Amino acid sequence: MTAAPEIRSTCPYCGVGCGVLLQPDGGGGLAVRGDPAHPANRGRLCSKGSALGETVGLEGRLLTPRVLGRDTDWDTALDHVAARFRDTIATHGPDSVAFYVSGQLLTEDYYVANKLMKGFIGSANIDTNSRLCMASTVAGHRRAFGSDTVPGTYDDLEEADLVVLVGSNLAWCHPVLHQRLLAARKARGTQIVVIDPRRTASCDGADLHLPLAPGSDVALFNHLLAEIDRAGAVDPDFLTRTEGIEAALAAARAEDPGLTGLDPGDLAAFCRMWIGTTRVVTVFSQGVNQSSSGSDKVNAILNCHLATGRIGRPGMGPFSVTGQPNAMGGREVGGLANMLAAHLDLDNPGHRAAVQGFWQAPALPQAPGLKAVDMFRAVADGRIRALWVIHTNPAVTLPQADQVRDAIAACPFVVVSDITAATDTARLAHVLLPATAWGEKDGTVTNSDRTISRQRAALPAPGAARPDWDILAELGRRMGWARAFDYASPAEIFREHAALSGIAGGFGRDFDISALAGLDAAGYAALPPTRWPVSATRQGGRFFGDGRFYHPDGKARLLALRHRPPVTAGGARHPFTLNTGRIRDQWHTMTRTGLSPRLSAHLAEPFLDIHPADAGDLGIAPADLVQVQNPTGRAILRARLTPVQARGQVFAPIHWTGETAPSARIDALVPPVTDPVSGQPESKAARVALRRFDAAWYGFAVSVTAPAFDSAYWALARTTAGYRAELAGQTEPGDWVEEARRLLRAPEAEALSILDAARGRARVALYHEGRLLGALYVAREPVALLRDHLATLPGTEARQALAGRPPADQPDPGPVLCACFNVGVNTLVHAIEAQQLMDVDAIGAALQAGSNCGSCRPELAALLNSLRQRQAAE
Ligand SMILES: Nc1nc2c(c(=O)[nH]1)N[C@H]1C(S)=C(S)[C@@H](COP(=O)(O)OP(=O)(O)OC[C@H]3O[C@@H](n4cnc5c(=O)[nH]c(N)nc54)[C@H](O)[C@@H]3O)O[C@H]1N2
Ligand SMILES: Nc1nc2c(c(=O)[nH]1)N[C@H]1C(S)=C(S)[C@@H](COP(=O)(O)OP(=O)(O)OC[C@H]3O[C@@H](n4cnc5c(=O)[nH]c(N)nc54)[C@H](O)[C@@H]3O)O[C@H]1N2
Ligand code: SF4
Ligand SMILES: [Mo]
Repeated sequence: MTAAPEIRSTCPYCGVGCGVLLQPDGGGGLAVRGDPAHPANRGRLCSKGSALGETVGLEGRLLTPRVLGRDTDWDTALDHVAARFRDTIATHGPDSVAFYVSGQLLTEDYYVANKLMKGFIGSANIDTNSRLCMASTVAGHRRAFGSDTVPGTYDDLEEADLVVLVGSNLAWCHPVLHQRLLAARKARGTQIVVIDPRRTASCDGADLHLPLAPGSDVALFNHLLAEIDRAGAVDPDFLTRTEGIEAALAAARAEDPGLTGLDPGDLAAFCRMWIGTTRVVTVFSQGVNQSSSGSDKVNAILNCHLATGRIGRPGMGPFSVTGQPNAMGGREVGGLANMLAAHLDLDNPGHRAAVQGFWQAPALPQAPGLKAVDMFRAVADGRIRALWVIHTNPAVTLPQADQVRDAIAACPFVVVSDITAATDTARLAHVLLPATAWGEKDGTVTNSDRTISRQRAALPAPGAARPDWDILAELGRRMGWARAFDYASPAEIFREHAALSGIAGGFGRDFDISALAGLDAAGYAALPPTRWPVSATRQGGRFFGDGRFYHPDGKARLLALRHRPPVTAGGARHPFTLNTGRIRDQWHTMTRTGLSPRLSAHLAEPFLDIHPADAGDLGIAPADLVQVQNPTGRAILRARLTPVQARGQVFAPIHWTGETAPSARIDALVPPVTDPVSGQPESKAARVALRRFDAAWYGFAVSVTAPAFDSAYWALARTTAGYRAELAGQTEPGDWVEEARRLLRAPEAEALSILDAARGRARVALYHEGRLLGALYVAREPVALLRDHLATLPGTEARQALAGRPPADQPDPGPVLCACFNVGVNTLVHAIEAQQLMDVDAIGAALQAGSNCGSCRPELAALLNSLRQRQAAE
C-alpha cells in the first residue's frame, strides 16, 4: 500500500507562517515536516513546528457542547446561546454584549465574527487578543502611512546589510526567520543589532546589544533621528512625500539620549551603523508594542525610515513581525473594536455605508467599541452582560488577570469556544462550545509579510467539534439572519471577504485581494501561498517605495514625539521592573505545546530571572522560590540568578496558568495601564517587590497520571512517562506516605519510603504490581535531584527510584537543550570537552544537537562561549 500524499498546511504558531507537510498515519496521528515549497520557511521548522505531531491527540479535548457543566447537543447549546444574546440585547441594548476573539482564528472565522457583531448585532464590541499584541503597530502604521500596511517582505531581512531587532527576541519567537537572518549573515555579513533591556538568545551572533532602560525606545530613536539630520542623511526628495519633518526634528533634538541609560560609545556606534547603512531593516515586536508609549515607539522608528526614504525598497524598511499566525488576517477583516473590515475605517461614513450595503446589514455602529482592557472593565462593572470568548484565554493573559478572572466568573452569561475545557477561562463558562483544532480545520491565515496561506485539514473532526466559522454562522442564523450567514464552506466566506476588499480597493485602500473573489472550490483548495495585494492592478511586492501613502493627500506623516516613561505604580516600595515574555518551546498558555514532553523538557518550571547582586541583597539563593508582589496581585516563582538581567529588572515567562502553576499567573501582577492611542497594555513594565518565599518544605514529584496538588506552590509538566512537578508548602503534613498517596492519586498503592522526620526529609515511591506509579522527594530546602532521570521512571519497574539518581554506570544527560534529538547539557559539555568541538556545526556533526530545527543553536553557541570563558579563566 502506498502512503496517501502529504497535505500542505501552515503551522498554527507564530506569525512567520511556515508551510508544513502533513502525513496522517490513519490512527489519528500526524507526521509533520517543513514544506520546502513554502516561501516563508523553505522546508525549515523550529522546535515547536517540529513537535506538532505530539499535540494532535484527543486527550483533554472538548468533544461535545456543554451547558452548565452538562454535555448536550448543538441544537440545545446554540438555541440557548441565541436566546440569551437576543434577550440581553432586547433588554440592555446591543452594547451589553461582546465578543473577545483571537489572532489565532482563521480569516474566515474572524470575518464571520466581525460581520455578526458589527453588521448584525450592531455593536462594535468585538475586540481581540491582538489588542495585547499588535494594536500599537496598527496605530503607528495608520498615523504614519494612513493605513495599517506592512511595507516590506521577509526577503528584506536577507537583502539588508544591517538588521536591528527592537524589543524582539527573534531567536525564540520567530525562530525560522531568525535562521534565515543568520544564514544571510553568513553569506553576506549582515550586521545585527539587538535593542532589548535584557541579553536574550537573539544577542548571540549579534554585533551590538543595546541594553536600554525599559520603555526608553522613543528617546533612542529620537536621538537617531536628530543624528540622521546632523549627518545630512535625510532624503530631501523622499521628504516631499511626507509632512511633519520639522516638528519631528525639533522634538527629536530636544530629547535627552541619556534617558536610555546606554553607554554613549555604544549609542554613537549604533547611530553610525544605522546612518551609514542604506540597506537597513528595523524589526520590532513586543518590546515596542506592549508599552504605554507603544504607538509612539512605533512612530519613532517609522520617522527614521521615512526621513531617510529607506522604506519599501529591497533590504530596507521598518518591519513589524507579528506574533500570532493570523494577526494580519484579523487586521484585514477589521477584528479590532476600532476598525471596520478590509482596512476600512469605522469612523468614515462613506466606508460605513459601503460595508453596510455590501453586507445588507440592518445597522452598523457609528463609534468604536470597547478595547480589550476596557471591555473586561465593562464586564466587571456589569455593562457587558453576555460575553463570547473564542480561541483565547483572557483569564490568564490580560493585565490584572485575577480581577479579569473574577469579572468573567461574575458575568451573567459567558460562552467559550475552545478545543479543551481545561483552561482558566473555559472553567468559568456557562456554555462551552467544542471547536475543531489545527489539523482538523480549513481556512486561510496571513503571515507577517502579507502572505496568505492555506491551513488544510488532515484529520477528521473529532466528536461533535465544529469549525469556529460554522459555529458563528449557525448562531447568526439562529439569531434571525439566515441569509447573511448562510455559509456552507470557508471558500464561500473567503470569496465574500475578497469581494469586500475590492470595494476597499475602490476607496484606494491598501488591502485589496479582489482578484481572488472569483476563486471556485477547487481554486480555494489549491490556493498557493499568495502575498497581497492581489488585484487587477497590483500583485504582492512592497509598499511605499514609490512615495505614495494612504493619507488623503497621499503623503506620509512624521510625528513629533517625546519620551514618556512607563506608567508605574508603587514607587520605592516596589523597586523592580517586571519584564515578561516568551520562552523558546512553549506557546502562550500551553494548551497545545504543553502536551509535548519534548517541548516541556526545555524549561519545565516558571521562573524569575534576577541579577545575582539583587538576589544577594534580598537573601535569595539559586533555586529559592521568590514571592513577587504589588498592589495588583502576587506570584511565586523559582529564582534564576543570571547576569543577563540588568540590576533592578526581573523577567518572568507568561506561559503558566491555573492548570499548570496557579501561583505563576504572571498577568496577575500587570496593572491595566494602556497606551492612550492604541489601547495596548503595558505588559513589560509592572513595578514589583520581591522577597524570598519561606517554604516549610520543597518537593519534586513524578507520576504516571495527573496529580492533584494543592500546596502553596506547584508547577506541573508533561514527560514521556507522564508528569513531573515541583512543589513547595508552608505546613508539613504529618505523614508523607499518606500525603504522597493523596497527591499522586494512588490511595491503594504500595509504598517504599525513606523518612527522616527530624530533618524534614522524605522519599516515597508508590508501586502497583511492581511498576512505579509515582514518587515524591521532599526536603526543607530546594531538593537536589537528577530530575531528568527520575522523570523517565514512572511506569517502569524502577526499584532504585528512592535513590534519586541513576545507577553509577548510567551517565546523567542533564537538562535537555536540544529538543529535537533530546540532548542534555551534561552530554554536550562532556562531548565538547572530550572531542574538542569548536563550533555549533561540530556539535551537530558529533551529537546531532542543533542540526534539525536549529532553535537551540543560540543556546549551543552560548554554552560553547561559557565553556571557552571558563577554560580561559582556568
Ligand atoms: N516560543 C514562542 N514564540 C512565540 C510565541 C510564544 O508564545 N512562544 N508567541 C508569539 C506571539 S503572539 C508574539 S506577540 C511574539 C512576541 O515576540 P517577541 O516580541 O520577540 O517576544 P517577547 O518575549 O514578548 O518580547 C520581546 C522582548 O522585548 C523586550 N523588552 C521588554 N521591554 C522592552 C523595552 O522597553 N524596549 C525594548 N526595546 N525591548 C523591551 C523583552 O526583554 C523581550 O526580550 O512571539 C510569537 N512567537
Ligand atoms: N504579561 C504579558 N501578557 C501577555 C503578553 C506578554 O508578553 N506579557 N503577550 C500578549 C500577547 S502578544 C498575546 S498574543 C496573548 C496571547 O494570549 P491568549 O490568546 O489568551 O493565549 P492562548 O494560549 O494562545 O489562547 C488560545 C486559546 O485558544 C484555544 N484554541 C486552540 N485552538 C483553537 C481553535 O481552533 N478554536 C478555538 N475556538 N480555540 C482554540 C486554546 O486551547 C487556548 O485556550 O497574551 C498577551 N498577554
Ligand atoms: S517559526 Fe516555528 S512556530 Fe513559527 S511558524 Fe515556523 S515552525 Fe511554526
Ligand atoms: Mo501576540
